[in-house]
Amino acid sequence: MDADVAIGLLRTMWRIRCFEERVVQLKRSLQVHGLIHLSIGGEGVAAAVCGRLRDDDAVYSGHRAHGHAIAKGAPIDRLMAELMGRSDGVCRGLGGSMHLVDAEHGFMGATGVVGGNLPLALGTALTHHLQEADRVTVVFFGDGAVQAGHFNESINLAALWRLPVIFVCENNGFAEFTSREEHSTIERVSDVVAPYGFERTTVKGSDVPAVWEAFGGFLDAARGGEGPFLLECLTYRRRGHYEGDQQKYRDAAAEQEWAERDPVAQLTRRALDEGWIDDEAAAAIEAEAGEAIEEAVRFARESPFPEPAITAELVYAR
Ligand SMILES: Cc1ncc(C[n+]2csc(CCOP(=O)(O)OP(=O)(O)O)c2C)c(N)n1
Ligand SMILES: [Mg+2]
Repeated sequence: MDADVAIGLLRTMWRIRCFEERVVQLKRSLQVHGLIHLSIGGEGVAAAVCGRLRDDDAVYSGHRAHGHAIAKGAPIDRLMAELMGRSDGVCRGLGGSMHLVDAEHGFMGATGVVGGNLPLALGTALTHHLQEADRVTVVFFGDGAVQAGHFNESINLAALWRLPVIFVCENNGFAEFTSREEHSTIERVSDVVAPYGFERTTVKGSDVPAVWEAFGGFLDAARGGEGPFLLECLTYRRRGHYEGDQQKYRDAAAEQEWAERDPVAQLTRRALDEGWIDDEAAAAIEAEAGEAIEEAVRFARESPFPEPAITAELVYAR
C-alpha cells in the first residue's frame, strides 16, 4: 500500500464514520426513518473493496449498506436525503436505509432479505460473463446469510459456471443477537465453501491493507475472466444490530479489544508512522468528512418529502 492509496482509504472511512455517527443523532431525533443498521467499526472492508472497483463494476449489499454505497461512489447528499425520506434521495425517498440503489455508480442495491442479494449478484455476473466483459460483481453478505439455502445454491452455480463474482463476507460473529457458535459448527465462512474448489481466504477486516491486498489479487483474476472467489473479513460492529438494540448479549472485553483494533484508528496510526501524513493532515481528513456530511444534511433538509401521488405512479399492476 502506498501513501496515496492509504490517504484515499482514510478519506472514505471517515466519510462513512461521520455519515453514520450523524445518522445516529438524526434517528434519535426522528429525522431519519425506518430501521437502521450501522457498520461503525467495519468501515475498512467497504473502503478497501469498493476503493478498488470501477463505476461499471457491480456491488450488491445487504441491510448494513451505508458504507458500501458511500465507498462505491453514491453521492452522500442523496443518500442522506434517502434516509430522511426526501424526494431527492437515491430512491426518491421511498426506499430508506435498506433499499439504497445507485446504478449509475454500480451500486446495485441494498436489501433487507438476508442473503437475497447473492442470487441477484449471480445474474449480473452471468450477464457480464456472457458479454465477455471485464466487469466484476461483488456481493457483500454477513455470516448470518451463510446458513440460508440460497447461499449454497448461489455458491454452487457460481463455481459451476465460473462466474466473475467475488463473494465478500463480513463475518462479525453475530446474526442479529445470536453468536456464530450458537448457529453453526463451522467457524470460518471460507471453510464452508471449501468443497467447491475455488480460491478463498480469510483476513482481519480491521487490517485495511490486508483487505486491500487480498481483494486486489482476486479482482485482477476476476477481471481476467476467472472466478468465483470468496474473501472473508473478520469484523466487529461497534453498535447494536440495529439502532435501538439494547445489546444485552454484548461482551465488554470484546468491545474493548475491538475498540483498540478500530480500522480508522489503525490506518491513521500506520499513515502517521510511515510519514504519509502528519497530525494536522489527519485532523483535516476527519474535519473535511464532517463538513461534507453537514452539507449533505443541509441538502436533505431542503429537499421536499415525496408527494403521496407518486406511490400510484410507481405500481405496475392496476
Ligand atoms: C431471509 C431473512 N431471514 C431473516 C431475516 C431477519 N434478519 C435480519 S438481519 C439478520 C441477521 C443477519 O446477520 P448477518 O448476515 O451476519 O449480518 P449482520 O447483521 O451481522 O451484519 C436476520 C436473521 C431477514 N431480514 N431476512
Ligand atoms: Mg453477522
